[in-house]
Amino acid sequence: MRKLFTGCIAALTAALIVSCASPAPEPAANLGDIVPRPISVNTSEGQFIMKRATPVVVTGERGKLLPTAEVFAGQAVPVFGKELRVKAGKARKNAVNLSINSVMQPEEYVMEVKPDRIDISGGSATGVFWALQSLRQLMVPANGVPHDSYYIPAGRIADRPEFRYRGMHLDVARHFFTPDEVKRYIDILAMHKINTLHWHLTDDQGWRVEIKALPLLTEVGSIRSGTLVVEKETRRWLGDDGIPYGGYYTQDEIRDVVAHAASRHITVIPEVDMPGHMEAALTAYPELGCTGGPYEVEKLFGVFDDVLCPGNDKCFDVMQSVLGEMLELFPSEYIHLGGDECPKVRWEKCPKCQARIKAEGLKDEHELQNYFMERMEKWLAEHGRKMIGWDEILEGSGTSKDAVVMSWRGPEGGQTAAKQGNYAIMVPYSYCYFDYYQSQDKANEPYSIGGYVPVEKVYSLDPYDGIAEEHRHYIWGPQANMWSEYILSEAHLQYMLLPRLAALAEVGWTYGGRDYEDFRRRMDNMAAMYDICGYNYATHMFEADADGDPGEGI
Ligand code: TNX
Repeated sequence: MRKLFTGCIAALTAALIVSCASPAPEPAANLGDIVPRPISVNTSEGQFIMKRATPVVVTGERGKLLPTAEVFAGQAVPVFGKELRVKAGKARKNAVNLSINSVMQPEEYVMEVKPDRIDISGGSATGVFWALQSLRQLMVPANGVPHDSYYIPAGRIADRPEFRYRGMHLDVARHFFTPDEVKRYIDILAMHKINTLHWHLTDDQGWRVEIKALPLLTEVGSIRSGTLVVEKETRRWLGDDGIPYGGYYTQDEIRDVVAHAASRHITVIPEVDMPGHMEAALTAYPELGCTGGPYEVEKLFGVFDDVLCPGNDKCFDVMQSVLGEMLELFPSEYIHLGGDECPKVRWEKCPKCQARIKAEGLKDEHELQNYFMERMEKWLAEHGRKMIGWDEILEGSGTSKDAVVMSWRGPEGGQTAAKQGNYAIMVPYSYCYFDYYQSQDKANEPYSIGGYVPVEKVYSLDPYDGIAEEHRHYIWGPQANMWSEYILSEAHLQYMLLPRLAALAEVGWTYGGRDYEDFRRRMDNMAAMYDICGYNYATHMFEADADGDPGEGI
């Protein structure tokens, strides 16, 4: 909250400063003091003075670069107190010149800072956008107020990511975040060069996406009659609060969020978690469950026995109508179909499921789950898309070669996937669960669950851990998960995200040469940016004892 307050003050002060005297330019930062760490940095003599009046010039490919330049111009508001100007035309002096050089990889960029100009070229508009995110970190208003100008040290950064996939997840089922909150979350991801938002849209506790052909999914399935209350000190479950809780996104809102992400070069991968974690949908359409219900949108958290009935063809029809509408909203090549934590107790007793096992020659209920996932995956393939699933999809008879495995229960799922030729995303919970607490000082932490995942632990993740050299190309990259059972506000969400996201970003952008102390030092610029943007972040990593020892929680 303190940071949000500081942010408001900063914004107010910004307005004053634009009209009154302006502070002198900040002393030059080091060109390489950026997170994630750039691949190569060469410094040279002098500096460029980036002024409020410095234009951003799009030198070609206007269709692609203009929108990118406009987003950057808007991102400059907190540090300058107003938007930068965007122009199209020839590269010039006293400007930030943007161009595309398709010889480079799409996410790659080169930024040359000379005393009279900055030239940025990227393999695509995405590379240019990442360069601009680096530039933002060099415009550091150390005292928390916007300035007229910033010294950018001269030199050359040549940079590109090690991993093609750098993901951040958001669970909006357990707690709902408004479209504006999700857009601000996306803005934070962009600043860290994260290129994918994994949007967990459905779960036992709520269905959050409008499906026009199935109106009850949101009319009934988006509202629960209460939410679990936990006693903070003892962590005892006290029951539910009896207060109805709900929320969902209309299709227009979804389109708006997806477009916002796209303009920041972030792909949104939606998840419809099936066949487990489906109680909200079962409550809306009880005929989709083995027992026929009645069901209730869950008020508690955990894993629940009532799941979709794969013995019933209607389940497939309904899920396919859901996905049919979702494919219109989400252009991503991959769709996440969940597949995690699906108890088999209902299937064991369900005549339809048992008949399906027999008819399809399946060995057991695990193979029935494989049957379910494969049938859905096949439908996706017929519609030109591919499936991502949690690592449970490797169980039973396994999964198809085209499925991407999201390895959450440890690195083992990703290791198995890579060995057998499946792509994998590494999300091992003991490094990547941002719903876990980040300070040992639990009494002063906002409520959270699970284990202890401080920023240093996130930083120590090796996505290639246990992966043979020849299989490394099967590892797409890392992701962190933000499950929202106990995250109740945007301020709390930002606190859980930051600064751990910065560590994840570096794990995904670089490989090798990790140096936590150096990362910590480079984070000073990032923290100044969190301050000026008004983000609420955990400060443990910045609290050093007088003798230089890391402070509490490290
Ligand atoms: C496990 S990770 C889950 C989620 C919970 C999370 C809490 C995964 C596939 N399933 O349903 O929210 O733990 O940390």
